[in-house]
Amino acid sequence: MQEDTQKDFLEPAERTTQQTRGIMQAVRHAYQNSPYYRKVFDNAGLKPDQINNFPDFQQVPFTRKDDLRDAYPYGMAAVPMERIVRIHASSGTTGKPIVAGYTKQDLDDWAAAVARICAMAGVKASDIAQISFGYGLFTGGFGLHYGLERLGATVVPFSSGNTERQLALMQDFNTNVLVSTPSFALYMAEIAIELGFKPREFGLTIGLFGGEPCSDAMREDIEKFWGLKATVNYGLTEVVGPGISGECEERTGMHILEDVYFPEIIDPESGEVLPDGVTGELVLTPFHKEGFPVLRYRTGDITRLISEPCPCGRTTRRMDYITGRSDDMIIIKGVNVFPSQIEEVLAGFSEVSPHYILILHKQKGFIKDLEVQIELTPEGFSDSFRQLEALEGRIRQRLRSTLSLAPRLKLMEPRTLERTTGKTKRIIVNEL
Ligand code: DLL
Repeated sequence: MQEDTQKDFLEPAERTTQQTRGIMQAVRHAYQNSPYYRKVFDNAGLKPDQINNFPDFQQVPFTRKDDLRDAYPYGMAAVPMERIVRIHASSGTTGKPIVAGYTKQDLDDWAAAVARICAMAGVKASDIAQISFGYGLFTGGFGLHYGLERLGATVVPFSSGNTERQLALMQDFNTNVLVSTPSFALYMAEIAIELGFKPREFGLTIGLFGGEPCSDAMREDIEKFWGLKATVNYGLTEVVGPGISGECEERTGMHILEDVYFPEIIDPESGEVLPDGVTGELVLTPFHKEGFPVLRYRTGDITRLISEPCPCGRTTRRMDYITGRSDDMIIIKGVNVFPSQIEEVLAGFSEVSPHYILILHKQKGFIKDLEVQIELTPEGFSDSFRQLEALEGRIRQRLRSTLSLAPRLKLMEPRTLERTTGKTKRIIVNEL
């Protein structure tokens, strides 16, 4: 573990050398062993020995989600299937799932990466961690499981669902680390309170949250309810699962394991590589992935790279919190907005809970109308129609002035929007 940790503290020149070696290794492996990438390189008239530095690497075509979909199920394999020992898949919202296959070495590397992310967040071997991510094709459960075991923590592999039992065991087992989506952490707190418990008395100290965005408002609520320190971490199935980046205890963005992945930020329209600090789409290349390698994978996630020093002393660049997905951008009557921008406006109202849903009413592919369902907090709710109308008017006005957006608003009573034990679905499309 110690040797691993040193990798987060490399000097910039050492980092560049290591990453250059990493991309060359990834390119060679993909070219030599993946029929898919052999074709990509041949079509682009590229040979691996033409790629010797970061600018050269920009000639490698991007890999997109659709490329992986088209390769369903095993078209991305770069080793014989007898060497693949595990399959995960992400369902996404439409189309065929995306499949990832892991060799024994890949699983070992993955566990090591997740262990580092957990250690960065402050988890120790003496901790007891309840994993409330689903175990199955989703990478969250198994990913965190093996990473935490590698770290030496005690793992309680609960999986998702069955909230009341989760709460009971959490108390019985003296669990102090909760591993889940932020929305499930919030939901569990709501249920605990409903059952008459005081969540702060459970003794949770650290939250390892990921798999979906965690707004500041959500984080505040989770910390307030549970009395824990909430950290977030990021990953995606196509690249490995969790174990790509995560917060240190300073919580100034998510440190990327830069000895394992090469991050780039691009303009999602033009594909141009953008400098650190500028917001765009995250592109990732894992260096050592044997089974199903990917080169320059367009994650669709919108963020920026932060290279300013972190007080923790790690020299790895951080990713800022994801503000949206390039495919989630809503274009309505000429206005472009990300759901996170709407969320930010809503977070400015103490009467509003972190639960909201966007309903896109579409006609012939265009958004005709946007409806925002906003759940109120018990304190924010009122029996007085006039009060609710006034609140609605203030929210509408704020949305209009900050985002030039005039959606239809629907204020909902407390606890009426659906809760989930996994990732929250914020956008619903309604074809008119
Ligand atoms: O969600 C892997 C994961 C599991 C990461 C557990 C962290 C913890 P997928 O199901 O393939 O994999 O979904 C990946 O989820 O492209 C992002 O859009 C979103 N996502 C994941 N982590 C975060 C995060 C896992 N911390 C997709 N903040 C990604 C915002 C996140 N979005």
